[in-house]
Amino acid sequence: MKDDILRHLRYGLGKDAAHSSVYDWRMALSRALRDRMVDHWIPSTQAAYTDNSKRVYYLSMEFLIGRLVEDMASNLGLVEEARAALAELDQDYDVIVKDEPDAALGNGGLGRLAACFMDSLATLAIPAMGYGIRYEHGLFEQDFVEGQQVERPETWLQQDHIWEFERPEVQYMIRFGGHVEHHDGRAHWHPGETVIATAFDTPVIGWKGRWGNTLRLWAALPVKVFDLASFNRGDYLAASRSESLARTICRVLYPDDTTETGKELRLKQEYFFTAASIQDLIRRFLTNNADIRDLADHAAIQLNDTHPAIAGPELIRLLVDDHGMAMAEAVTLARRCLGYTNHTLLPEALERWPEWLFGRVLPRHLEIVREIEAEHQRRFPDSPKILDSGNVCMGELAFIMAHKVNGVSALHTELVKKTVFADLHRIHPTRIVNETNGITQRRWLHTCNPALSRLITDTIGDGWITDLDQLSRLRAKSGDPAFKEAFMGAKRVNKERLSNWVNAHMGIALDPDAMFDVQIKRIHEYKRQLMNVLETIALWMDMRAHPNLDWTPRVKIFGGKAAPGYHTAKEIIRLINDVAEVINADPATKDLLKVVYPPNYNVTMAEVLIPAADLSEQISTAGKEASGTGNMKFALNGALTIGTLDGANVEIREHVGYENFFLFGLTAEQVVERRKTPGYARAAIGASPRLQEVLRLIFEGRFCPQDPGRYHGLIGMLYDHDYFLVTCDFDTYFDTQRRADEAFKHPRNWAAMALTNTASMGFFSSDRTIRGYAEDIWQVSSHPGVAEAAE
Ligand code: Z16
Repeated sequence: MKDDILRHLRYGLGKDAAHSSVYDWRMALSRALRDRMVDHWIPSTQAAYTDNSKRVYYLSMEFLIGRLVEDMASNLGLVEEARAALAELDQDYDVIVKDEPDAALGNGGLGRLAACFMDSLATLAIPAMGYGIRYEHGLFEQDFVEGQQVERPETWLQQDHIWEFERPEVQYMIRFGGHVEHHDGRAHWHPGETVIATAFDTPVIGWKGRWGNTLRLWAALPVKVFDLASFNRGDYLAASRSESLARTICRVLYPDDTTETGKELRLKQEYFFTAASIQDLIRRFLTNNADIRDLADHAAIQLNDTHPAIAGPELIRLLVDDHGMAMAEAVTLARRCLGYTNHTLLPEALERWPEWLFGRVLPRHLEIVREIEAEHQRRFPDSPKILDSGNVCMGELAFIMAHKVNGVSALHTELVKKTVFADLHRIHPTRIVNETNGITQRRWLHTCNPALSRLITDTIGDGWITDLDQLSRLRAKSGDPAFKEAFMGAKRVNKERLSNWVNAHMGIALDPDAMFDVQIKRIHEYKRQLMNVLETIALWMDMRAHPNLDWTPRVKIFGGKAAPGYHTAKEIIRLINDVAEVINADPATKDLLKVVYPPNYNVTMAEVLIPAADLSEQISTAGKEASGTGNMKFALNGALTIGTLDGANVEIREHVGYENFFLFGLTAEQVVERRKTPGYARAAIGASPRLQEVLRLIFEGRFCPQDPGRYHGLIGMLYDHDYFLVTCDFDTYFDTQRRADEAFKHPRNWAAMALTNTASMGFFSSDRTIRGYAEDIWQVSSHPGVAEAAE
């Protein structure tokens, strides 16, 4: 390892050890690790190819992978070797891995889920390929200026991204616009503009390197540099259009989670990566198989939300227009290949493209959508429409074109059946299935929490790393004082690590004995960060009013970004920062309460915050959070949850036990009922003197004396259209927080509850989730030659 690092430093980077920066060392280390990855990757790829195995194709607009060095070193079992080699070279492994930028090709849960799935697919040796976009700029970076979010462009590709291999030989023409002619019973699409999709491959190596898959991200090139003369016969205008489209199409990730922008460029991004992926998987299939009708036996294509839903029409287009298949047969074959995962019920997130826009960008696909629609209406005359009031509804399209549709938690799947897809569910009663989300324990416990990971392995062995159910053996330890002490000792180490970080970066001194209460996720009204900050104010007021009570000291930690155009979310951010400034400066509560909101929350920050949390805030309005996955990461790392009966919280509570979960709030059904009661918010405020007091303080400008009217709009909103029922759940939330305070005063009890949480999280491994997809949707199995490929 040491020699390899030095060799890469010298010949890969042209540096000698004496004049190398942290960056140089990181590059050299990464290349040394990459060489070893390739030695596992190539045999896996070859084995899948020679066995002609069925492959999973996971199509996703987002892959939120974060840093890779540690992950790669850890999965290859090389952390200690790398650390030792670097130490001999007078370098610190921990400093070097922290130099890596965080690859943020995603917004939040959906993108991180895709990354966890890639890790599990490789660990389970299921032949698979992730397909996405190689964005030049990932999710924006967040700054706070006077408490307000300011966005800076993210620039991860300005450094060498050494994990990827460019594949200049893998290129596909992606066409847009123009018109369609029909002659001899065939469609001929004459596009208005064309770009080239070219592949960049990143190996994804599973645990102990036993199997490797590929994450293939597409970048755009103009046709001009490709083959100007023969392609457009000297049409310079077309060539320059192609150049500008190629420059913009992969430029930036759209920063909205769960809201749709309806922008033409977004539609082009979706088609760009989907069309390239479908062409690529057909080409791979045809190198090994003669008959296109066998495609569904070799390719399972999973659509991560509706973003790649154009895959249905695109696959049909290729089958009909290029392979001469009959339309009805093509629709059936495409359906056998496709699965669709729904991730939200929020109406504003359901993609609908105006027909005129869709037809202008994808004229041939609009024709095909009409045929899919006509055929479906013929068979099911009362079916909901794909083409509805001048829109192309991508949810309905994805549903109708998939053989299985899945929700991401038990509750969410039931609500999918009862609400968004109720009518389609009646027509296709076996199509909807549940696959509760999961997380990879390799990154979210083993790598990010070495203290706890070591304790667990010392206690039950390391089998849990690939079989998370084994954690249940820890349950027997909930009465063992020595183990409880060790468990809380690991938590304490992580809390100290975070305290040092907060002190260094924000100048706020934290008491590691205080309860660390963490809410980290995108800022959204339905996630109710606003309710959390209202409760913070109420607690602060109580502490000031009764300074002699036996308070449990708290650190309230917030993290998360708002979509740049989401005004209310940005107001909530500003309010949290204003409240933090006032509370943190108050001498009366200085040993009791701190509010911390570090800017630019991302995967890397989550890896520090989650292991240090005592209390996990999962407080969304019931019925709104499809699953949540942060909730699983916290519980796995021994935090207790305060939460509503929403998303996967419901199942987490079943697994950890009701007595180890702080439940509060209206249920999904009660939420629907309450909204029908006129004036429900004013009634709830009227019934809560505490809430009145908090709202009055904000309204009077207690947290922004220079600009007292700043939050009048936000407060007015709570009185008049509190759609997410912050006011209705406030009192029970506050009371439940006080129950948590009480529980925290009994450390041995708390330790038992915390470790029971960890011990009960086996179900929430993404390995289990992937096994579910493999069995219920994909009909694929683990590759048998794993062991040989390994050794
Ligand atoms: C997203 O992250 C999610 C849903 C969606 O429609 C779009 C995006 Cl970018 C999230 C859900 O909000 C969350 O509850 C869920 O856990 C996650 O997707 C993964 O399924």
